[in-house]
Amino acid sequence: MAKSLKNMETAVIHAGYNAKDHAGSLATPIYQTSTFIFDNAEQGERRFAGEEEGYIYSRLGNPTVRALEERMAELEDAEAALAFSSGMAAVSAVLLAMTKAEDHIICSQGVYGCTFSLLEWMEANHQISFELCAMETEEQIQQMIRPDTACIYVETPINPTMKLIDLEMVTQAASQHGIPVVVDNTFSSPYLQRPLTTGCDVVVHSATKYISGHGDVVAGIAAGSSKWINQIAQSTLKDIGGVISPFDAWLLLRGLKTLPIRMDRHCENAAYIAQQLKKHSLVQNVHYPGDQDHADYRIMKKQMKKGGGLISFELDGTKEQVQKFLNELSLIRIAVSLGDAETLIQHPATMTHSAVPEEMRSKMGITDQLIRLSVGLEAKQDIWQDLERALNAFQKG
Ligand code: LCS
Repeated sequence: MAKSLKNMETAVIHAGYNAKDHAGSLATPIYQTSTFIFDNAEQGERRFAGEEEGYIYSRLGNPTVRALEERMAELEDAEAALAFSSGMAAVSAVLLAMTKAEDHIICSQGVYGCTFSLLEWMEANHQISFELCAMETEEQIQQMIRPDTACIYVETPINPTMKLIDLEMVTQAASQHGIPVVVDNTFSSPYLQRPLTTGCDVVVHSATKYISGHGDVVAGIAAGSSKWINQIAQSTLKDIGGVISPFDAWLLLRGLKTLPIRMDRHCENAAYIAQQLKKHSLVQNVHYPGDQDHADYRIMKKQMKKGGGLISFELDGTKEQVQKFLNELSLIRIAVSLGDAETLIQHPATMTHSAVPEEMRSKMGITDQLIRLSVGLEAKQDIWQDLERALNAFQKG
């Protein structure tokens, strides 16, 4: 691994890769191989016994994937990282490695819909219970901690309500009991937020989003202490096997090189669009963490570099009217996912969070009127023009 590169703008390009080890290739080569040839049987035995470093089989490790993992470890200020075939493969591998039957998980009151479904599935099938916590105060967390609490799982900013959770406060509560804190850092990327530096134990990502940035790969990352990462590598990654392909790892290495530049533009565009939305008479409850009026602006200033590229807002209308507004857009595409160059819009109640029971959705603040916008890299005036035109049609409709 290249030695520690302090500036993120440099680390996203160089960390984890040394061209001298790869025939001088500027770009990281794609090691498109399933397995690695041993010099002899004894070497194979030594590698399996962990007595000799070296590759064995691509589910257990691959040089292209390793370069990505080392780069992500550096960016998250982690001792180690692992790459997965999807964000959900990362989330499930971490949660299953940290828990056993009869354990208890405390989860932020608001998470991505499939993370919620996973928790429900673990409870129904594996007797690993979970409770949602608003996490507005340390006391709220302390009151929920039990002897069998195995981990605290936090999403911040929360998808799609854009509420924030104070990570320092969570780690303070957890550390008194030695409970690990897992943070889903998908919405911020390490450029805007580095949870491990505030004492959290493991970070997970849907790398499908800002890490890739180009809407062409589904992937996940987990990063943290060697203790946790080794445990995950040797159990749920190795034996459940949700590994990333070398080509997808290469796409992420390529996307990462522009992460800081992209994030700066996403943030600039989103801040502008949030202000425009706030000024529009038909728009209600604009949720953008970079906005001084956002309820958690103080937390944003404390733990994030900028407000990010995501906004959610409400329109005063029925579900059908909200759908009609989405259908009026032309530059902005109706699609789930986020963090791409293209501005994407979606309706959480019927899309990303449709699997969350209605009662729970309303507890989380996901109404039929709520719309999520992933602000892309296009000219901000063009993005606003499209929104304004569709809002005018909504008014007439
Ligand atoms: N964590 C968060 C915060 C997410 O937003 C997602 C996906 C995942 C984990 C899972 O990652 P995946 O397996 O899809 O790579 N979020 C999506 C969303 O909001 N729209 O489409 C997918």
